[in-house]
Amino acid sequence: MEQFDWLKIKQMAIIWVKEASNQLKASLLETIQVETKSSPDDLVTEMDRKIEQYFLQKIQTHFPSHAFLGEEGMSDEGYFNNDTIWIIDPIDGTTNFVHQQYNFAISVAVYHKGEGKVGLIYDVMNDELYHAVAGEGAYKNEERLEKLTSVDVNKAILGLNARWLLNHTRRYQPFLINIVKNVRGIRSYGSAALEMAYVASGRLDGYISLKLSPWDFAAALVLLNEVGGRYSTFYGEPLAILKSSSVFVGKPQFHEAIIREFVHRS
Ligand code: 2AM
Ligand code: CA
Repeated sequence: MEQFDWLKIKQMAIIWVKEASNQLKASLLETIQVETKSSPDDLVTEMDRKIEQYFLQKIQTHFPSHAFLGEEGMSDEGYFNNDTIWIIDPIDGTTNFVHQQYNFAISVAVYHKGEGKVGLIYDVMNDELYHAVAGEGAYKNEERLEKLTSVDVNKAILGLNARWLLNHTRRYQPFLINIVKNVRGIRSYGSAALEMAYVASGRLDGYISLKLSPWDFAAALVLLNEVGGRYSTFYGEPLAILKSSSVFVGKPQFHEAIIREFVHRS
C-alpha cells in the first residue's frame, strides 16, 4: 500500500468509520456504562474507549509508522514528533450519545507535516458522512460541497453553546452577548465536530466554542479548507493543531466581520 495515497487512506478510514458506527448503534440496544471525567458534564462511556481502541488497532496494523492521538488517551508517546498523525474522537457529542442517542459523530483526521490531508466526520444516526482529502474537495455522502458564500451578520445562524455566556467566562462575555444579539439565530447541537461540518456544508454560517481539543476540530479543518471556510481562535489568532484553544469557524466574510466588529483583543 502506497503510504501517502490520501484518497486510498480516506477509503480505508471510511470502512473503519462505518464499522465503528455499527458497533455504536448496536451498543444503544444495551445498557452502557457511563462515567464523568473533568466535570459532571464531561462524560465518557465504555464505547468511547472501545471505539478508540478499535481505531488504534487498525492504524497500528495498517500504518505502523504513523502516530495516534485520541481523546481517551490511547496516544503514542512523542506523537508530536511524528510526521504523520491520526487524530481521532471516537464519539464527539458523548452527552447526546448517552441522553438522546442522536447527534453524535465519529471524527477522524490525518495530518502530515502539520497539514490536514484527510478529514471524516460521520453523523452516525443520520448516516451523513462528511469527508475530504486536501485539494480534492469536500463531500456530504456523494454530494460535493459548494464553496462558501458570504452572509451578513444579521442574516447569519451561529452555532454556540449557551454555557459560554455564563459568568465564569466573563472575559469573553460582553463580546459573546453582543454577537448573540446581532446574528439572526443561535443553534446548539452538542457535537462540535458536527457543528463545524454544518458550517462546511452551509447549514450553519459559523460556530464558536471557547474550549476545544485537537480531536474535536482536526477533521473539520480539512473540510473547511476545501470550501473556503475560515478558522481561528475566538480572538482571530491562528489555530495550533495540537493544542486546545477557543475555536471560531465560519464563512469568510462573516468570520472577518465578527472579529472586526465584535471581538476586541485587549
Ligand atoms: P465530546 O462529546 O467529544 O466531549 C459539547 O458542546 C461539545 O464540546 C462536544 O463536541 C464535546 O465533545 C465538546 N467538548 C470539548 N471539551 C469538552 C469538555 N471538557 N466537556 C464537555 N464537552 C466538551
Ligand atoms: Ca469524545
